[in-house]
Amino acid sequence: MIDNNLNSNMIKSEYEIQCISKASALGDRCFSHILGFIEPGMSEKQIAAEIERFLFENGAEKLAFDTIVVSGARSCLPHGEPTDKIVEKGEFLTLDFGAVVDGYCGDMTRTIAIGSATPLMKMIYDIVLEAQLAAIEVIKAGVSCYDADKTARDIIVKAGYGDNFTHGLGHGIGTQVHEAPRLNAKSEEILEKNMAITIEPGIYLPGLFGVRIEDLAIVTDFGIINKVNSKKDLIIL
Ligand SMILES: [Mn+2]
Repeated sequence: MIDNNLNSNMIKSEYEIQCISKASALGDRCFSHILGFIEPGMSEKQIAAEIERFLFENGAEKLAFDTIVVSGARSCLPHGEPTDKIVEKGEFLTLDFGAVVDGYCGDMTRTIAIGSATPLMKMIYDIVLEAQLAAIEVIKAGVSCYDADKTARDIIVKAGYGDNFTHGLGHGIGTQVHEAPRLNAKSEEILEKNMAITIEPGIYLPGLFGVRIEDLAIVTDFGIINKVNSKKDLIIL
């Protein structure tokens, strides 16, 4: 029963796509705002509070999910909650957030470096970005969710970090932040036109740092329309 219900909502109407687009656009605006706000010495909680303040001040009805702000070694927690930990120079900072606008969810993630990044940080970032771009390149109506996941996963596996990509490539999104279809190694679903999905590979090195890059996109017959337009080359603030 529940599954049928989910499946019938996988294909979004034009109206639903409009709402999702608005939520995503607000996410992009929030990301550029927060880039001007973040400074070393702030706590994860302070940054999360500013993200949420901006979202609510600019049209969010509520949050799509609990805002994730994790820095340094904590950035290897894919679902980490913001804490009083201070964000320091030389660390990665992962921001994963979304607003609900007109009943529909946004969801985006960017990982940025504070002050500087080591060669290892840059290398891992580039692998995640390459995996994310490869998945974006392959996704269109008719492609299986399994193959979409595998496209990104193969790049991360080949680079030697397969065990550190500990979640699926992405998920459907709509009125709920996590909907069908699931894009992962067990998925049996096929992508169809007007599905709304996230594309969010990550690599997590316990004790060191993590990187995740997440866009939200609409599937078309020819590819995707990416609803997240924030820069993806490594930002060093
Ligand atoms: Mn997501």
